[in-house]
Amino acid sequence: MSEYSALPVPPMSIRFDQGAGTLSPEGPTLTRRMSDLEGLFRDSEAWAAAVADGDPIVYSVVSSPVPEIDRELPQSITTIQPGTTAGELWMTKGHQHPNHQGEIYLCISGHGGLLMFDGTETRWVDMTPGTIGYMPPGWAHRSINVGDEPYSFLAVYPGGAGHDYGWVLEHGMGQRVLAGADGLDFVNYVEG
Ligand code: S6P
Ligand code: ZN
Repeated sequence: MSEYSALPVPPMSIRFDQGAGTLSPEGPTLTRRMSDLEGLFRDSEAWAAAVADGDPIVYSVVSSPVPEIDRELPQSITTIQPGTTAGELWMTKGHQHPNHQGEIYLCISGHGGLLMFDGTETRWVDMTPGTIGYMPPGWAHRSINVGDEPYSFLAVYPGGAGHDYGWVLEHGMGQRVLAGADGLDFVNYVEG
């Protein structure tokens, strides 16, 4: 027997139910409401008003049972609701992988974007069903729903990558994405 016989999960198939938004078998599920996104929207008063006005669900993340540990390859599906707060399109918190490892996203439905920032440069990948977005090691990433229906994508990432949310609070994401009259408006993170 090789050392791999000690894996905590066996070989398996995992099904995504698009209508229900669930994975089977399932692992942890995360729901992010507006109140969980403190300090991330440009207009903090509009953010606070949205929290007071029902604290809507902005996105949810369903995971498979594959654990977030070294050498495993966890997956999750994120669904971001459509919406804006003072014009800023609804988004994930965004994070950096402290161990600087790569990650891929596959767009499943809706229309989104993948904003990446390495501390100096910003990159944008338009995400429509079938698009695979690649995040190289060292690029913080945030997902944004730019459409008018829920945006869902599959994420696959190294189990030992870790998630650093403080990095984005400290360094920002380079740019913000607003809903403009004729499409998307990209503005500087701090000045916008
Ligand atoms: C994990 C991967 C995604 C995000 C998810 C939510 O490495 O990038 O599963 O966790 O899209 O975003 P966030 O920024 O709240 O973790
Ligand atoms: Zn990630």
